[in-house]
Amino acid sequence: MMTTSAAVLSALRARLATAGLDLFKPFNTRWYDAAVAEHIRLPVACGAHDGSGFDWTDSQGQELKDKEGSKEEGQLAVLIGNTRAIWSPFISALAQSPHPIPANPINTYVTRAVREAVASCVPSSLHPVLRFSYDLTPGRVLSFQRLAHESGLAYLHPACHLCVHPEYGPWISLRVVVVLDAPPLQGQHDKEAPMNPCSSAEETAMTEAKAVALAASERHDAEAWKLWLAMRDACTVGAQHRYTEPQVAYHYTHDLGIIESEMQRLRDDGQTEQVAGTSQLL
Ligand code: B12
Repeated sequence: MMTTSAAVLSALRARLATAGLDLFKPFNTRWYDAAVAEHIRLPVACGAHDGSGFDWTDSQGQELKDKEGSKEEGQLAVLIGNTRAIWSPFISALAQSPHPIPANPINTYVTRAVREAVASCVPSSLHPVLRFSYDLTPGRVLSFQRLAHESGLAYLHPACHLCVHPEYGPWISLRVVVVLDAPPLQGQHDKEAPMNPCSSAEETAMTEAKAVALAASERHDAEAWKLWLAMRDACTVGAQHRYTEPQVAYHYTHDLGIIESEMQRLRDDGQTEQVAGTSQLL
Protein backbone atom coordinates (compact mmCIF):
# COMPACT_ATOMS: atom_id res chain seq x y z
CA MET A 1 0.00 0.00 0.00
CA MET A 2 1.33 3.43 -0.92
CA THR A 3 1.65 5.84 1.97
CA THR A 4 0.92 9.38 0.88
CA SER A 5 2.98 12.30 2.10
CA ALA A 6 -0.13 13.68 3.78
CA ALA A 7 -0.57 10.43 5.75
CA VAL A 8 3.10 10.45 6.76
CA LEU A 9 2.79 14.05 7.98
CA SER A 10 -0.36 13.27 9.89
CA ALA A 11 1.32 10.37 11.75
CA LEU A 12 4.41 12.47 12.45
CA ARG A 13 2.34 15.36 13.75
CA ALA A 14 0.40 13.15 16.15
CA ARG A 15 3.54 11.48 17.45
CA LEU A 16 5.38 14.77 18.02
CA ALA A 17 2.40 16.28 19.83
CA THR A 18 2.69 13.58 22.50
CA ALA A 19 6.20 14.87 23.23
CA GLY A 20 4.92 18.46 23.56
CA LEU A 21 6.14 19.44 20.07
CA ASP A 22 2.76 20.82 19.13
CA LEU A 23 3.58 23.27 16.32
CA PHE A 24 3.74 21.65 12.91
CA LYS A 25 3.77 23.58 9.63
CA PRO A 26 4.28 21.84 6.29
CA PHE A 27 5.62 24.12 3.54
CA ASN A 28 7.37 24.27 0.19
CA THR A 29 11.17 24.69 0.60
CA ARG A 30 11.15 27.14 -2.29
CA TRP A 31 9.29 29.72 -0.18
CA TYR A 32 12.15 30.00 2.31
CA ASP A 33 15.00 29.45 -0.14
CA ALA A 34 13.81 32.31 -2.35
CA ALA A 35 13.87 34.67 0.64
CA VAL A 36 17.36 34.02 2.03
CA ALA A 37 21.02 34.16 1.03
CA GLU A 38 22.54 31.02 -0.49
CA HIS A 39 24.64 30.04 2.56
CA ILE A 40 21.56 29.56 4.73
CA ARG A 41 19.33 27.72 2.25
CA LEU A 42 17.67 24.41 3.08
CA PRO A 43 19.34 21.12 2.20
CA VAL A 44 17.89 18.95 -0.57
CA ALA A 45 16.58 15.54 0.50
CA CYS A 46 17.84 13.23 -2.19
CA GLY A 47 19.12 9.94 -0.87
CA ALA A 48 22.76 10.96 -0.67
CA HIS A 49 24.38 10.92 2.76
CA ASP A 50 22.29 13.51 4.54
CA GLY A 51 24.55 14.35 7.45
CA SER A 52 21.63 14.08 9.88
CA GLY A 53 23.31 11.39 11.91
CA PHE A 54 20.80 8.77 10.75
CA ASP A 55 21.75 5.57 9.10
CA TRP A 56 19.05 5.32 6.47
CA THR A 57 20.19 1.94 5.28
CA ASP A 58 18.47 1.99 1.92
CA SER A 59 19.92 5.40 1.04
CA GLN A 60 23.26 3.79 0.18
CA GLY A 61 24.02 3.52 -3.52
CA GLN A 62 20.94 5.44 -4.64
CA GLU A 63 21.46 7.75 -7.52
CA LEU A 64 21.71 11.41 -6.71
CA LYS A 65 18.70 13.21 -8.05
CA ASP A 66 19.03 16.46 -9.87
CA LYS A 67 19.55 18.78 -6.90
CA GLU A 68 18.95 21.90 -8.95
CA GLY A 69 15.63 20.51 -10.26
CA SER A 70 14.46 19.80 -6.73
CA LYS A 71 15.47 23.29 -5.66
CA GLU A 72 13.48 24.94 -8.43
CA GLU A 73 10.23 23.09 -7.82
CA GLY A 74 10.79 22.93 -4.10
CA GLN A 75 10.39 19.95 -1.80
CA LEU A 76 8.00 19.15 0.99
CA ALA A 77 9.31 20.27 4.37
CA VAL A 78 7.86 20.75 7.81
CA LEU A 79 8.77 23.25 10.49
CA ILE A 80 8.35 21.89 14.01
CA GLY A 81 8.19 23.86 17.22
CA ASN A 82 6.43 24.09 20.52
CA THR A 83 4.28 26.22 22.76
CA ARG A 84 4.43 25.92 26.53
CA ALA A 85 3.03 22.39 25.99
CA ILE A 86 6.57 21.00 25.90
CA TRP A 87 7.34 21.73 29.54
CA SER A 88 5.50 18.88 31.32
CA PRO A 89 6.60 16.04 29.01
CA PHE A 90 10.13 17.47 29.03
CA ILE A 91 10.39 17.65 32.83
CA SER A 92 8.80 14.26 33.23
CA ALA A 93 11.20 12.66 30.70
CA LEU A 94 14.12 14.15 32.64
CA ALA A 95 12.72 12.99 35.96
CA GLN A 96 12.42 9.43 34.62
CA SER A 97 15.90 9.37 33.10
CA PRO A 98 18.63 7.59 35.06
CA HIS A 99 21.25 9.95 33.58
CA PRO A 100 22.41 13.27 35.06
CA ILE A 101 20.81 16.40 33.55
CA PRO A 102 22.61 17.09 30.24
CA ALA A 103 24.21 20.50 29.64
CA ASN A 104 21.40 21.63 27.36
CA PRO A 105 18.49 19.43 28.37
CA ILE A 106 15.86 20.91 26.04
CA ASN A 107 18.03 20.44 22.97
CA THR A 108 18.84 16.88 24.05
CA TYR A 109 15.17 16.13 24.68
CA VAL A 110 13.99 17.65 21.39
CA THR A 111 16.70 15.91 19.37
CA ARG A 112 15.79 12.53 20.77
CA ALA A 113 12.03 13.00 20.48
CA VAL A 114 12.26 14.21 16.87
CA ARG A 115 14.69 11.50 15.77
CA GLU A 116 12.51 8.79 17.29
CA ALA A 117 9.35 10.24 15.75
CA VAL A 118 10.92 10.57 12.30
CA ALA A 119 12.41 7.08 12.46
CA SER A 120 9.05 5.58 13.34
CA CYS A 121 6.73 7.66 11.11
CA VAL A 122 8.70 8.60 7.98
CA PRO A 123 9.58 5.88 5.44
CA SER A 124 13.30 5.91 4.65
CA SER A 125 12.41 6.21 0.94
CA LEU A 126 11.58 9.87 1.71
CA HIS A 127 15.19 10.42 2.83
CA PRO A 128 14.36 12.87 5.62
CA VAL A 129 16.98 15.50 6.37
CA LEU A 130 16.84 17.21 9.76
CA ARG A 131 18.19 20.61 10.75
CA PHE A 132 17.89 21.70 14.37
CA SER A 133 17.58 25.35 15.35
CA TYR A 134 20.48 25.09 17.81
CA ASP A 135 22.87 23.85 15.10
CA LEU A 136 25.07 26.81 14.21
CA THR A 137 27.58 24.82 12.14
CA PRO A 138 28.41 26.74 8.95
CA GLY A 139 26.60 25.08 6.06
CA ARG A 140 23.88 23.75 8.37
CA VAL A 141 22.70 26.87 10.19
CA LEU A 142 19.28 28.18 9.14
CA SER A 143 17.32 31.29 10.00
CA PHE A 144 14.46 29.70 11.94
CA GLN A 145 12.61 32.96 12.35
CA ARG A 146 12.65 33.43 8.59
CA LEU A 147 11.48 29.81 8.22
CA ALA A 148 8.55 30.53 10.54
CA HIS A 149 7.66 33.62 8.55
CA GLU A 150 8.03 32.16 5.05
CA SER A 151 6.24 28.91 5.97
CA GLY A 152 3.32 30.99 7.25
CA LEU A 153 3.60 29.67 10.83
CA ALA A 154 4.17 33.05 12.49
CA TYR A 155 4.84 36.66 11.59
CA LEU A 156 8.44 37.83 12.10
CA HIS A 157 7.76 41.17 13.68
CA PRO A 158 10.34 43.90 13.03
CA ALA A 159 9.41 45.76 16.24
CA CYS A 160 10.52 42.94 18.56
CA HIS A 161 12.34 40.62 16.16
CA LEU A 162 10.25 37.75 17.49
CA CYS A 163 7.92 35.54 15.50
CA VAL A 164 4.36 36.19 16.60
CA HIS A 165 1.86 33.37 16.10
CA PRO A 166 -1.79 34.41 15.56
CA GLU A 167 -2.93 32.25 18.51
CA TYR A 168 0.13 31.76 20.74
CA GLY A 169 1.68 35.19 20.17
CA PRO A 170 5.46 35.27 20.80
CA TRP A 171 5.21 32.24 23.14
CA ILE A 172 6.57 29.77 20.65
CA SER A 173 9.93 28.07 20.17
CA LEU A 174 11.19 26.87 16.81
CA ARG A 175 13.03 23.57 17.00
CA VAL A 176 13.69 21.69 13.79
CA VAL A 177 12.94 21.49 10.11
CA VAL A 178 12.51 18.17 8.29
CA VAL A 179 12.96 18.15 4.51
CA LEU A 180 11.51 15.20 2.59
CA ASP A 181 12.32 13.80 -0.81
CA ALA A 182 8.75 14.48 -1.94
CA PRO A 183 6.98 17.18 -3.92
CA PRO A 184 5.19 19.91 -1.98
CA LEU A 185 1.61 19.15 -0.97
CA GLN A 186 -1.27 20.15 -3.22
CA GLY A 187 -2.07 23.81 -2.78
CA GLN A 188 1.51 24.63 -1.76
CA HIS A 189 2.43 26.34 -4.99
CA ASP A 190 2.00 29.93 -3.87
CA LYS A 191 2.82 30.93 -0.36
CA GLU A 192 0.53 32.93 1.84
CA ALA A 193 2.23 35.70 3.77
CA PRO A 194 1.49 35.50 7.49
CA MET A 195 -0.66 38.27 8.94
CA ASN A 196 0.71 40.74 11.44
CA PRO A 197 -1.46 40.05 14.51
CA CYS A 198 -0.19 43.04 16.55
CA SER A 199 -1.92 46.37 17.04
CA SER A 200 -0.05 49.61 16.42
CA ALA A 201 -0.17 50.39 20.17
CA GLU A 202 1.59 47.07 20.83
CA GLU A 203 4.15 47.83 18.13
CA THR A 204 5.01 51.12 19.81
CA ALA A 205 5.31 49.40 23.22
CA MET A 206 7.55 46.65 21.75
CA THR A 207 9.79 49.16 19.96
CA GLU A 208 10.26 51.13 23.19
CA ALA A 209 10.88 47.99 25.25
CA LYS A 210 13.41 46.73 22.68
CA ALA A 211 15.43 49.96 22.94
CA VAL A 212 15.53 49.65 26.75
CA ALA A 213 16.59 45.98 26.57
CA LEU A 214 19.23 46.67 23.94
CA ALA A 215 20.74 49.45 26.06
CA ALA A 216 20.86 47.14 29.10
CA SER A 217 22.55 44.40 27.04
CA GLU A 218 25.10 46.88 25.73
CA ARG A 219 26.12 47.83 29.27
CA HIS A 220 26.27 44.09 30.15
CA ASP A 221 23.58 44.43 32.77
CA ALA A 222 23.12 40.99 34.38
CA GLU A 223 19.38 41.65 34.62
CA ALA A 224 19.03 42.53 30.92
CA TRP A 225 17.11 39.33 30.27
CA LYS A 226 14.23 40.70 32.34
CA LEU A 227 14.02 43.61 29.92
CA TRP A 228 14.04 41.24 26.91
CA LEU A 229 11.22 39.44 28.66
CA ALA A 230 9.41 42.75 29.16
CA MET A 231 9.67 43.28 25.39
CA ARG A 232 8.04 39.89 24.81
CA ASP A 233 5.33 40.75 27.32
CA ALA A 234 4.67 44.03 25.52
CA CYS A 235 3.03 41.88 22.85
CA THR A 236 -0.34 40.91 24.28
CA VAL A 237 -1.29 38.51 21.47
CA GLY A 238 -1.41 35.01 22.99
CA ALA A 239 -0.71 36.33 26.52
CA GLN A 240 -2.85 33.49 27.90
CA HIS A 241 -0.31 31.07 26.39
CA ARG A 242 2.67 32.67 28.13
CA TYR A 243 5.20 30.12 29.34
CA THR A 244 4.99 29.30 33.06
CA GLU A 245 7.34 31.30 35.32
CA PRO A 246 9.92 28.49 35.67
CA GLN A 247 9.80 27.86 31.90
CA VAL A 248 10.34 31.56 31.17
CA ALA A 249 13.16 31.86 33.70
CA TYR A 250 14.91 28.76 32.35
CA HIS A 251 14.71 29.95 28.72
CA TYR A 252 16.27 33.30 29.57
CA THR A 253 18.88 32.20 32.13
CA HIS A 254 19.60 28.52 31.30
CA ASP A 255 19.90 27.96 35.04
CA LEU A 256 19.80 24.18 35.58
CA GLY A 257 18.73 24.78 39.21
CA ILE A 258 15.29 25.73 37.81
CA ILE A 259 15.06 22.35 36.07
CA GLU A 260 16.08 20.56 39.26
CA SER A 261 13.37 22.27 41.29
CA GLU A 262 10.80 21.51 38.58
CA MET A 263 11.79 17.83 38.72
CA GLN A 264 11.46 17.92 42.51
CA ARG A 265 8.04 19.58 42.22
CA LEU A 266 6.93 16.77 39.90
CA ARG A 267 8.14 14.13 42.37
CA ASP A 268 6.34 15.94 45.20
CA ASP A 269 3.15 16.15 43.09
CA GLY A 270 3.45 12.42 42.34
CA GLN A 271 3.69 11.69 46.04
CA THR A 272 0.71 13.96 46.73
CA GLU A 273 -1.33 12.09 44.10
CA GLN A 274 -0.32 8.76 45.63
CA VAL A 275 -1.31 9.96 49.10
CA ALA A 276 -4.64 11.25 47.72
CA GLY A 277 -5.20 7.91 45.95
CA THR A 278 -4.44 6.00 49.12
CA SER A 279 -6.78 8.11 51.19
CA GLN A 280 -9.59 7.45 48.67
CA LEU A 281 -9.07 3.75 49.14
CA LEU A 282 -9.30 3.95 52.88
C1 B12 B 1 22.17 32.65 18.43
C2 B12 B 1 20.77 32.94 18.90
C3 B12 B 1 20.60 33.90 19.88
C4 B12 B 1 21.70 34.84 20.36
C5 B12 B 1 21.62 36.15 19.54
C6 B12 B 1 22.76 36.24 18.57
C7 B12 B 1 22.87 37.57 17.83
N1 B12 B 1 21.92 38.47 17.87
O1 B12 B 1 23.85 37.70 17.20
C8 B12 B 1 21.31 35.10 21.83
C9 B12 B 1 21.89 34.02 22.71
C10 B12 B 1 21.65 36.46 22.39
C11 B12 B 1 19.79 34.87 21.69
C12 B12 B 1 18.92 35.33 22.62
C13 B12 B 1 17.58 35.04 22.59
N2 B12 B 1 16.92 34.32 21.69
CO1 B12 B 1 17.73 33.56 20.13
N3 B12 B 1 18.43 32.45 18.85
C14 B12 B 1 19.65 32.23 18.35
C15 B12 B 1 19.65 31.13 17.29
C16 B12 B 1 19.99 29.78 17.96
C17 B12 B 1 20.55 31.33 16.10
C18 B12 B 1 20.44 32.72 15.45
C19 B12 B 1 21.19 32.69 14.17
O2 B12 B 1 22.36 33.01 14.12
N4 B12 B 1 20.51 32.23 13.09
C20 B12 B 1 21.08 32.12 11.79
C21 B12 B 1 20.94 33.46 11.07
C22 B12 B 1 21.48 33.35 9.64
O3 B12 B 1 19.54 33.72 10.98
P1 B12 B 1 18.96 35.16 11.43
O4 B12 B 1 17.47 35.04 11.43
O5 B12 B 1 19.55 36.22 10.65
O6 B12 B 1 19.47 35.24 12.95
C23 B12 B 1 19.45 36.43 13.70
C24 B12 B 1 18.24 36.56 14.59
O7 B12 B 1 17.75 35.27 14.91
C25 B12 B 1 18.80 37.28 15.80
N5 B12 B 1 18.24 36.85 17.08
C26 B12 B 1 18.33 35.65 17.66
N6 B12 B 1 17.64 35.63 18.81
C27 B12 B 1 17.11 36.85 18.96
C28 B12 B 1 16.29 37.37 19.96
C29 B12 B 1 15.94 38.73 19.90
C30 B12 B 1 15.06 39.28 20.95
C31 B12 B 1 16.40 39.55 18.83
C32 B12 B 1 16.08 41.02 18.81
C33 B12 B 1 17.17 38.99 17.80
C34 B12 B 1 17.51 37.65 17.89
O8 B12 B 1 20.19 37.05 15.83
C35 B12 B 1 20.60 36.34 14.67
C36 B12 B 1 21.90 36.85 14.14
O9 B12 B 1 21.81 38.23 13.83
C37 B12 B 1 18.14 31.17 16.82
C38 B12 B 1 17.66 29.91 16.10
C39 B12 B 1 18.01 29.98 14.64
N7 B12 B 1 18.65 28.95 14.11
O10 B12 B 1 17.74 30.96 13.95
C40 B12 B 1 17.47 31.49 18.15
C41 B12 B 1 16.11 32.19 18.19
C42 B12 B 1 16.01 33.18 17.08
N8 B12 B 1 16.09 32.89 19.54
C43 B12 B 1 14.96 32.88 20.07
C44 B12 B 1 14.66 33.49 21.33
C45 B12 B 1 13.23 33.34 21.84
C46 B12 B 1 15.63 34.18 22.04
C47 B12 B 1 15.38 34.88 23.37
C48 B12 B 1 14.27 35.94 23.26
C49 B12 B 1 15.11 34.00 24.57
C50 B12 B 1 15.33 32.54 24.42
N9 B12 B 1 16.54 32.06 24.10
O11 B12 B 1 14.38 31.83 24.64
C51 B12 B 1 16.73 35.55 23.70
C52 B12 B 1 16.77 37.11 23.60
C53 B12 B 1 16.85 37.85 24.90
C54 B12 B 1 18.16 37.86 25.60
N10 B12 B 1 19.18 38.54 25.11
O12 B12 B 1 18.20 37.25 26.65
C55 B12 B 1 13.92 32.11 19.27
C56 B12 B 1 12.90 33.04 18.60
C57 B12 B 1 11.48 32.51 18.74
C58 B12 B 1 10.48 33.51 18.22
N11 B12 B 1 9.28 33.43 18.75
O13 B12 B 1 10.76 34.31 17.38
C59 B12 B 1 14.84 31.27 18.31
C60 B12 B 1 14.21 30.96 16.95
C61 B12 B 1 15.20 29.95 19.07
C62 B12 B 1 14.07 28.99 19.30
N12 B12 B 1 14.43 27.78 19.75
O14 B12 B 1 12.91 29.25 19.12
N13 B12 B 1 19.48 34.14 20.62
